[in-house]
Amino acid sequence: MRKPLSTSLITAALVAAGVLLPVGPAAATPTDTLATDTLASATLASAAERSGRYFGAGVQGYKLADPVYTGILDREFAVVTPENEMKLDATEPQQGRFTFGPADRIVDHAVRQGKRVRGHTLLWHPGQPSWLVNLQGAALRQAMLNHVTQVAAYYRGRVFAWDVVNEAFADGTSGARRDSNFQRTGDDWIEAAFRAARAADPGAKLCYNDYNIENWAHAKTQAVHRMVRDFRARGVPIDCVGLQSHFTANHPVPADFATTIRNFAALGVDVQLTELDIEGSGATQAENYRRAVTACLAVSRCTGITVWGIRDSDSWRASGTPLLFDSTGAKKPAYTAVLNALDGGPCP
Ligand code: G2I
Repeated sequence: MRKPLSTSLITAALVAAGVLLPVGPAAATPTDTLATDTLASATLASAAERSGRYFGAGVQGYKLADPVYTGILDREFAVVTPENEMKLDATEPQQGRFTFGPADRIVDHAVRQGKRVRGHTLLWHPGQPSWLVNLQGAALRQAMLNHVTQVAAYYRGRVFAWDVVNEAFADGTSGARRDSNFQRTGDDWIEAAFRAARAADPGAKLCYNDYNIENWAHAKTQAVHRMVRDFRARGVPIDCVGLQSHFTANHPVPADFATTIRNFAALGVDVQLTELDIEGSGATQAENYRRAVTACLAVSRCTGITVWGIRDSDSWRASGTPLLFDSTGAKKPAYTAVLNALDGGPCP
């Protein structure tokens, strides 16, 4: 539920927005100007929280030593997703030898700051250590499930949601699974991974995460939707779908984005925007961010939004300046657009 606001604050805001005409002399007093100012949330996290959602950021552990980076992180975001430190090559570089130090540094920082952690990701076809690439068949399946079990169990209680499987579907119009060594162990590898994750951490929300599944008309979106519907029908433990939401001029925020979110949610799962970034600048970028955030706010089961980095210079595609803070750490127009959209969003 959105936190209640006093009647005078609401009235002042409606007047400021031009919805209500000022009535009587009180409407123009300095007190009301002050009240209008305090209506806006101070941070992305607090704005999202008012509608019962979270606002998070992808974080790279080595940047926590940068005070500008960490200052923005601590101030603005309620949820942290390690960008790379929980991936397979980072956590199990040699078979059966797990290294959690780099991920733990992020988790510990988040916990100290009262933030929650999204786990990313248990299984993804790139970034596999060589020992895993060299396995196949039953040995690969067993090693894959052991990885899921060990990592999910280690972070049990500290990670509220896991991207159990990332990017398992092919691009284009086929609607097929992506070829990978995991896929070659059998079509049931994804559901086996979800079952192993549930057994290892029954309290975590288990998500399937992918890119280019934001446009409802696309074959890849339909294919992922069919899989999630099938999983729900057969009792495979899946709780959420992550729409990565990497947008560019050539891959814009689709007009039917809210429809996609709504259609996934209708399967009985939460939806999260997990890696939001939008290339561009100025008013155009701000408007695109507003549209993406508004699509999430339109669906009660769209429970949170994560942007994939903090400053433009932190992005995996820095040249596209796709984030909410510029390289100096200053708020961009897109920041204000997101804050305003979150403040104006309907209650779930
Ligand atoms: O590629 C964008 C994202 C697509 N969805 C899945 C995400 O996991 C993925 O994130 C990116 C990270 O933002 C990058 O930071 O995944 C890349 C590949 O794992 C990450 O790049 C890696 C580079 O490949 C490494 O060379 C580098 O050492 O980042 C590492 C740390 O900066």
